[in-house]
Amino acid sequence: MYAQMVKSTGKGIKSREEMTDEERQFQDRVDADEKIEPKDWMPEGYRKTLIRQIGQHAHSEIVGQLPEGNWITRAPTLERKAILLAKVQDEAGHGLYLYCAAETLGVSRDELMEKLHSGDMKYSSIFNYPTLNWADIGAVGWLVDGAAIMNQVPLQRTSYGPYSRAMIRICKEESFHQRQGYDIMMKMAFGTEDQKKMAQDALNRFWYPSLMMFGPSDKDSVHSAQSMAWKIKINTNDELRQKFVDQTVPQAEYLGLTVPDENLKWNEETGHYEFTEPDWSEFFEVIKGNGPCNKERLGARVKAWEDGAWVRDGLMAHAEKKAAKVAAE
Ligand code: FAQ
Repeated sequence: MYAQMVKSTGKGIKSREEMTDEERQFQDRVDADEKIEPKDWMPEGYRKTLIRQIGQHAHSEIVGQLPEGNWITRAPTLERKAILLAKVQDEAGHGLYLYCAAETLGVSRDELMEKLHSGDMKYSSIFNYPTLNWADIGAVGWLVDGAAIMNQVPLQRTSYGPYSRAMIRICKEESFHQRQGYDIMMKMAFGTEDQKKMAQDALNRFWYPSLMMFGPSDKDSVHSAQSMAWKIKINTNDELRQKFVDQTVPQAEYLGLTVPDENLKWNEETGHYEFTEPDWSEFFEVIKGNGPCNKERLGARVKAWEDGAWVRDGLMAHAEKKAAKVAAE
């Protein structure tokens, strides 16, 4: 169905007639909601798109530990510290499941790391914004994890088996993350005047960057049409952004906070909020490497990789010794 639809949109996607027999059979499996598994035949473009998306997603989970990790030592109570520590560890786990899913497509972890460090692969724009105070940690959980879940729940039904299965577990954990963020926001918003001001300030700074997480508007999204035809993506960027706004505005109202958008308005007819689009020139600058924290974030990842070289070397030397011992027996 999609293949035909997309031809008319002129997005460069093959119609059924233009497909080879293998490509047609593959598309039929996708259209029938069958999962594609690592050893199945797949078009090269499908494999490459998945490596790009899953790899970027994995990098986002790992780089995404940095803005929150920064606050573990400064969490206001022991309980908040333990919760934040567990959350940041979960993000590391998500990165690892996702790197494993990407590896099933024939790319090594080292290659993915090299591409992240050289800037050839992206990670989510959101992690290039700083976390300046404790309310920001609430805003990250509420808005950033909230946006992540909105995007990831449909990805549980993505056509590639290992990615879909990784998403099921990740979504369970993300919903806990979102609730812990909202819990921090409640404490702040219902606290002293100063705490409420901090919560409002965090919302002001994280609102538009969170909307940007869903990617460029549909008219500028280069990959959506093909990715949706292959059911790598289930929704367009704008569909998910709208759902996120519709879900989040009442949550802000409950907190007594104001979404920083003068044009925000409930539209009775459409049943959706009207809202101001993010500043797309800022988004494109951030994903080009010119956001407020790009250099710091990438620098931290490269340093961790270099500092950990002795551990990788030691493990390899141990594995070689063990293999040599087995061979000699
Ligand atoms: N940031 O054609 P499209 C998390 C790039 S959740 C940076 O629309 P696509 C959890 C895009 O790669 C965050 N780059 O692309 C957590 C492409 O460039 P390329 C991660 C972006 O792939 C929470 C170009 O723009 N979640 O980490 C962004 O069809 C708290 C054109 O865009 C995922 O990765 C962006 N926001 O749609 C962790 C979910 N948006 O590659 C710690 C899976 C777009 O050609 C703490 N990914 N670009 O050079 C997806 O669903 C999709 O990849 C989209 C983008 C929706 C992100």
